[in-house]
Amino acid sequence: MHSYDLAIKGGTVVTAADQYRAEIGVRNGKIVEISENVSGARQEIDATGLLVLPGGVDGHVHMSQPTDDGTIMADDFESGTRAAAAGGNTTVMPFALQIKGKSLRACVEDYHKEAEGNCYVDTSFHLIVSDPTPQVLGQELPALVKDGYTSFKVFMTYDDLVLSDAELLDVFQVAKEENALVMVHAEGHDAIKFMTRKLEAAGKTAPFYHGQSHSRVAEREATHRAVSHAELVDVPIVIVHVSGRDAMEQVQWARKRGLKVYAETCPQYITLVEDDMKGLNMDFEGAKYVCSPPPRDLDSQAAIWEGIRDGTFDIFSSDHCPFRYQGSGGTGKDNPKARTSFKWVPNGIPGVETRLPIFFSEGVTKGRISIQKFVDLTSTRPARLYGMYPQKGTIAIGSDADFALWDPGMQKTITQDILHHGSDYTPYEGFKVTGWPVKTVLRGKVIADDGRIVGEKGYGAYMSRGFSDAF
Ligand code: DUC
Ligand code: ZN
Ligand code: ZN
Repeated sequence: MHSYDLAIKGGTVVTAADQYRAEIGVRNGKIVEISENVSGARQEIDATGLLVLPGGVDGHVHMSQPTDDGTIMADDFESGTRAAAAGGNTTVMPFALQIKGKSLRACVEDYHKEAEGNCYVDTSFHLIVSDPTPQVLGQELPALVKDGYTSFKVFMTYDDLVLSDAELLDVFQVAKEENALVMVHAEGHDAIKFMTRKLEAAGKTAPFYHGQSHSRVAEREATHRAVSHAELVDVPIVIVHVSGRDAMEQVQWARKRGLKVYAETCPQYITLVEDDMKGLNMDFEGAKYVCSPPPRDLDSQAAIWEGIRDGTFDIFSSDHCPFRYQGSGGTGKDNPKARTSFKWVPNGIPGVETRLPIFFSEGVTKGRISIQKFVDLTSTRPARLYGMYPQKGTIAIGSDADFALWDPGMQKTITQDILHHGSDYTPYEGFKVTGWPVKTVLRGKVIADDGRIVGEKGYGAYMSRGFSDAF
C-alpha cells in the first residue's frame, strides 16, 4: 500500500515568496505533503540539483482562433498545449472569440468543441467581446461570468474587433456589475489607419513599416483612454502586452491616481526590436517578427525591465499567436496580399514554449530579478488575477500538483527543431538561454520529459474560474 502516488525528492521548492529544500507527496493529483522526507510513493522523481517551481500559468495565448482573412492560426489545442507542456506550463488561457453577428455563448461552445479531448495541459478561456449588443451585455455576459468565464478582452483596434468608446464603457460597466476583469488591447485604431495610409502612399509597404503604423504614440494614447474609461466606470482593468516606456508610463500614472490598473508584458518586448522586422534587407522575412503591439527598441526593453522590477507589471505572458511563415494556400504570413502591404501580414508570433526559458535566462540567470519574482509573474500572479488561485499558481497543501522541474544551469540554444509548436519558425532562432524546464508535471502526472511529450492527449482539463483578486 503506497501513501502517495508520486513523490518529488531532493529538490529545492520555489514559490513567489520562498525557497527551501523539501520533498513533496502527491495523491489524486493534489499536493498532500511538503516535508523534509517523503517516502512511500508509487513513483518517485529525483529532483536533486533541480528547482521545483509551480507549473507555468500562461494567461495569454491564442490557439484555434478563427480568422477572417484566409490565414490560419498555426496551433490548434493539440499542438499549442503540447508546446506549452514542453515549455514548463501546466495551464494556458486562450480566448474564445465572439464572431461578429454571432451569439457569444454559441462561440464559446464551438471553442470548447475544438479543445475537448485535445489538450496536454489544463485550459481556461477568456472571452473576446467583438459585438456588444444589448443581448450580449444584458444577458450573455452576465450568464457567462456566472459560469466561470470571469475575464474578457476588448480591442481598441482592428476593423473586425474594434469597439467604440461608448461600447468600451458599456463593457466596462457590465464587468463592474459582474466582478469580471477586462483585458484591453490598447492601440488607437484611427492613428494606426492614418499612419498606414501615409506609409502606403509613400510606397512603404514592407513588413518593417508595421512597426511605424502601430506607433508607440497610438499605444500610449489608447492606454490613456482605456485607463480614463476605467476611472469613469470605477472598474479594474488589465492593459495587456505593454510594449515599452510610453504605454507603461500611462499605467504608472493611473496607479498613482489610485486606479486598479494591472499590466502585462511579454518576451518579445525584452528580446526583439523594431529593426528585426527589417528581415535581411527590408525583405519579407521581417514578417516573422510582426506582432501587435510591435517590438520597439533597446530603451523600451530597459523600461520594461524597470517596470518588471518596480512592480508595474503584474504578469508576464507569451501572447502566443502563431502563424506559419509558409502556410499552404496563402494561409501563412507569406501570402500574396501580405506581399502588397504590411497591413495584411497576420499579427502575432509563437512563444508559449519559449516564454519561461527566455524570462528565466534574461531575468534570473542574468541577475535582473529574483527567482521569486519569476515565479510570481509567470505563475502565481496570473493564477490570482484570473481567479484560479490557490488551485493553480503555487506549491501548497491542497493545490494541484503542477510543477516545472527546472535545471537552472542547463544551457540551450533555441531552434525551431527542438520546439513542439505548429509554426514553421521561431522568432528566437539561435537565442541562447541558461535554465530549462526538464520535466513538467500536471496534477501528479509527468507530461513532458526532457523535450519529449509523455502526457496523454486529453488529460488536460478545462477549468471554470472564480473571481479575480483584483476586486
Ligand atoms: N493581440 C494579441 O493579443 N495577440 C496577437 C495580436 C493582437 O493584436
Ligand atoms: Zn491584443
Ligand atoms: Zn494576444
